[in-house]
Amino acid sequence: MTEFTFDLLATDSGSAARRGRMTTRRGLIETPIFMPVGTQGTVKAMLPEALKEIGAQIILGNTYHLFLRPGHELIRNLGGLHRFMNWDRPILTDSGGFQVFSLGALRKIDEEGVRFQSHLDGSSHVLSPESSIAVQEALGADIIMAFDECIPYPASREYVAESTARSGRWARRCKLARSQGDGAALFGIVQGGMHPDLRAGSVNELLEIGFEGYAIGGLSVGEEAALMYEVMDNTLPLLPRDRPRYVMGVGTPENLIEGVSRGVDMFDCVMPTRNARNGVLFTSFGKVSIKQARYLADPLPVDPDCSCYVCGNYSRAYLRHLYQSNEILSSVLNTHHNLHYYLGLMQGVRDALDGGRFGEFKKDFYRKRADNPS
Ligand code: PRF
Ligand code: ZN
Repeated sequence: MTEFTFDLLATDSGSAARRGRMTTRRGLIETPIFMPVGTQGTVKAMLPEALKEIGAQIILGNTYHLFLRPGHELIRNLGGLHRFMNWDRPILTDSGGFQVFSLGALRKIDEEGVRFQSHLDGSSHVLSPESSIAVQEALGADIIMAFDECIPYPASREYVAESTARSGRWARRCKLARSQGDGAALFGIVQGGMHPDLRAGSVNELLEIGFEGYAIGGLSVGEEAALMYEVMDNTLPLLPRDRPRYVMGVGTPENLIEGVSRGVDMFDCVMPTRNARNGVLFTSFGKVSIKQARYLADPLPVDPDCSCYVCGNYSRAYLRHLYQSNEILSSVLNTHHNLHYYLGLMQGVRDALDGGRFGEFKKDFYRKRADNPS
């Protein structure tokens, strides 16, 4: 069994950006990386073959959803999540510590864990640090996350302090609950809201426990981008250089570039996939809302600079037509293009870091957007 490792391959001279490589029990992951979200055992509208073709190295799965339906024991009995969904590259599962809070108004947190009602049928369940780890192990994920509370924003300092301390105690229980020697990596999640001292306390607690990687949770919860960057600026330098850093649920293409500049190695977000299904496409010159009447007879591809299958074969007019007609293919093509854009952006970031020209890459990224206001 290969052990989980992380190697720093290069660092940028003009920023805190890092080029790295993780090894998991299911292969290499080149960082910085964007991870497409596959909440229910599928990256919506994407065949696994297509995900591979556009260079997806690792995808996300969700404890909360798969626990409720179809159930982690069923998935275990069918050979694990990889076999179940026909994906043989690495999978990271989130612990449920976000979904349970964002989906269920009906929930009760105490020291033991969270009691909540299913968003599917109202049935009552408990997720605890121990059961979250057990579910993630049953699914067979390669990177698993500690069970935490994603604190809403805004929240009182008192609540943030109390919740962050509890997430720290939960993180310790997650570490204790791990089955030894199964080869999966466990990441801790830093909380602390928007308070630098509480973030620092959370980091210290997690470092004392010791994890294979460190995530920053509790961001992109409604705060201004500038505040999110401030929290990253305060928190990232406290994390060990030789471990991967993951900012959860972030974000826009700009957020990715700014996160990389500050030393983030991993990102995930529903933005490219969810926006695709709503007819919003990401391009090198900004966002395109394909439903607009201006694209009615437009023969150009969505992004003339894009090398993806969709841009090579279809016009804006056709994509608009599919969207207006509510056709399934609209989601398929739009998702393909958007994920290709996000994964291509990160490939560009890695190439620039390899070539010692990340600063230039970042300037170009912003220049193209400014030149073409959409
Ligand atoms: N915790 C967990 N998952 C998450 C978050 C978090 O704080 C976020 C925050 N945006 C996204 N996903 N466990
Ligand atoms: Zn494209």
